[in-house]
Amino acid sequence: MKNSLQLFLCLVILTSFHSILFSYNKAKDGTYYADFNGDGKHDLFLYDKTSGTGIVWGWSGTKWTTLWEADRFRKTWEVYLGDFDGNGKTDMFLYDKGNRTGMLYTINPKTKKGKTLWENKSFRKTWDIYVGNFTQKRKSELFLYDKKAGTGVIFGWDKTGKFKTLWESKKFRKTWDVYPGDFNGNGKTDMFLYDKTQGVGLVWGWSGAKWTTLWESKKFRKTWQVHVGDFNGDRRSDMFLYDKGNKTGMVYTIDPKTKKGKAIWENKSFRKTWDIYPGDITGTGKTALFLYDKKAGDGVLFGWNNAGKFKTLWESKKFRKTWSVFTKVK
Ligand SMILES: [Ca+2]
Ligand SMILES: [Ca+2]
Ligand SMILES: [Ca+2]
Ligand SMILES: [Ca+2]
Repeated sequence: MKNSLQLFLCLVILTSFHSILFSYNKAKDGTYYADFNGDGKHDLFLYDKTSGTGIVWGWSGTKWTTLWEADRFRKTWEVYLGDFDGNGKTDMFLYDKGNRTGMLYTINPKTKKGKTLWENKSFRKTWDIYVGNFTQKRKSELFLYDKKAGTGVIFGWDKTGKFKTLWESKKFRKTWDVYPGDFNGNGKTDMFLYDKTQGVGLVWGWSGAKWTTLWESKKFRKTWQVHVGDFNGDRRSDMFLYDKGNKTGMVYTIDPKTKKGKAIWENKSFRKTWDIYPGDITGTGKTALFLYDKKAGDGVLFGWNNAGKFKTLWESKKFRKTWSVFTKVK
């Protein structure tokens, strides 16, 4: 109980920044934040797996109000958020690996009811799932990746309104890490693919019929931890690259026209012990970082100041050591 209260409070703290500052359920670089009632304010999805309770809270202006609640929410769901029916309100993709169920679920905050838009009970157990607008701009799709099998699938709506496989490759490399983002700013989600074993990074964008390589580097460091966000505010996704081992933090931006990448900020004495959570926490349109040193109990908000420097904006050395932090709902 204590833990869930802490978790909950933390969600409130972080999300209340967003609720004031975000006016879209989709950030400018294509990342999703929760807005279940489509009022332009960021809501909170709280999911208690121990009791099977799912709750959506919306900010009324002075307090959180319950927009929706379910006591019989399955305890085994993985939750992925997106706008799957394209109505401007956030929905969920619920994935129960154990019994191979995938379900698109939409909730209606007016009637307080939920509705299944699509369900499949023979979903593969081995998918890693990513949400984006890969082939079109309106309705969210899934990128499914079976790393062991080397299979990649775009799963979305076809022209007849069926939610199904739109693209599949059985020769997808087995060693990719996948990071969705809109790296060329065309409103469609691209994928940053990172092969740590080879030190290869590349960006794939959907051309209309197939994936095309927008950018590639064969000299990408093998030790980066990647965080996607729009750090310079030009509506194209960039990356924050963090190399714990050698204490380097770097903001890296890719120019899809010239096919070049460059560091726009770098620090070689970055702490080794940070957990990193990106988000437009300051509401400037530029992604900031929430840095959390769990062992030390340090919390830091790191972002651009008014003078254009990327630096510490806020710090607490008495940040609780037991928080779980979410800036996006997975
Ligand atoms: Ca809302
Ligand atoms: Ca929707
Ligand atoms: Ca794109
Ligand atoms: Ca950018």
